[in-house]
Amino acid sequence: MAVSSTQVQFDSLFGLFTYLAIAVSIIVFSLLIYFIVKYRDRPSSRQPNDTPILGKLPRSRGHAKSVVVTVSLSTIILVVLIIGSFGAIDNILTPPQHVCPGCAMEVTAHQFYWQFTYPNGTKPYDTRDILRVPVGENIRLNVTSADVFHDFGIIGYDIKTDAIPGRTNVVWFYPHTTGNFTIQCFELCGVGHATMKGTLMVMSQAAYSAWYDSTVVH
Ligand SMILES: [Cu+2]
Repeated sequence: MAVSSTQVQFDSLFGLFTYLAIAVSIIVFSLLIYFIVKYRDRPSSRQPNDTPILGKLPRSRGHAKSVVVTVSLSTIILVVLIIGSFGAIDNILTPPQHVCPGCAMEVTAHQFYWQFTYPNGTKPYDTRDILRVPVGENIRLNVTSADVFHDFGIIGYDIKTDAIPGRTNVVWFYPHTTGNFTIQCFELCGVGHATMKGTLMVMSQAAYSAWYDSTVVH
């Protein structure tokens, strides 16, 4: 079962590409095998009348219809893939305008840890490397960096965006299940890069509210 909205998007896009590729492969390889068997070389075989001859202009073969059919089918498949891809990109790059109180966090990358700041200004030391979010709510993250280029990614969530000083990249997701997931830096940022990991803690809404309300406002 998918754990987040982004994973659903990527899985369905992957499925669309895969199933179309399988359908095209089956048609192409079936025809290939059929023609290999049907037109195999036999003692009675002879050259067809329209065989190209060296030094002579080729005769029109009158296959315009099959060309139109194959070009049209290819166009339809490409258009379906383009629409599916742009739909997914649009969904992933368009964060919801309104999220619940406590569901929009600032993510700041440092050499070599992640700092998470909550809408009420909460930045207790234990939110270093631990991002708590409620399940079943849209979550919006404003990702930036305090020093060098980093890349914020959540493994299993299919989420990744650059963390760049002076710039804010917005990502969003909707967690489907509670549990812990690994946050990792995906851009070589110095000697501590490999240790730059964190935890996404997806909590029940009640547990998250209790934690969020108990945090001290600085
Ligand atoms: Cu890093």
